[in-house]
Amino acid sequence: MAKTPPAPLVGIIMGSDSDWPLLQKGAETLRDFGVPFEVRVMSAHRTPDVAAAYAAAAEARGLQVLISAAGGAAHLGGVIAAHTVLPVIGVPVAGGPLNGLDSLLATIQMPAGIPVATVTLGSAGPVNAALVAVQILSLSNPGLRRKFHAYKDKLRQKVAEGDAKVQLELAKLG
Ligand code: RP5
Repeated sequence: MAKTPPAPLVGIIMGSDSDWPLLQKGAETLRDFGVPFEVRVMSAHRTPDVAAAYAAAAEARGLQVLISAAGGAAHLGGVIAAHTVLPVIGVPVAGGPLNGLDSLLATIQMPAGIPVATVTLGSAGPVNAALVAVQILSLSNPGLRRKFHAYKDKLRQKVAEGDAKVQLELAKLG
């Protein structure tokens, strides 16, 4: 009999399937940490009822962190945050004539009381959003915390290797 997949702890929500190529790296990051997640497309403007209902039901469904990505007049993070007490991490998506400045400001500039913890524009955004989600979950999950330590060790190792490589190249310059 097929094993039932674990219930998702993180919900990745995006305003359009056109956001998916960018968000994929975030999904991969959660997968690498072994965090169960789901991915849904819903829009603050085109399907506001779906977005509100999803956010309102998220806590009872066992989700613990929501990642919300949208471009342009990006209200999705704010709408989601308005309907849940779960932490919402906003990913601004670039595109269009303002190159993402519109979505960055729309996502980050929330009024007091309804935070959307916003990450950077560009490909680092979804990865960092996933890492923040892992950090939040690891507060009550020692196994996940250990994985995060290992992840940081790997980053340190990569920089040390990069330094060694540059020193070698410098030495060759004489
Ligand atoms: C936003 O509008 C979406 O999040 C997307 O980034 C942008 C463009 O959407 P499409 O016109 O490609 O569906 O709501």
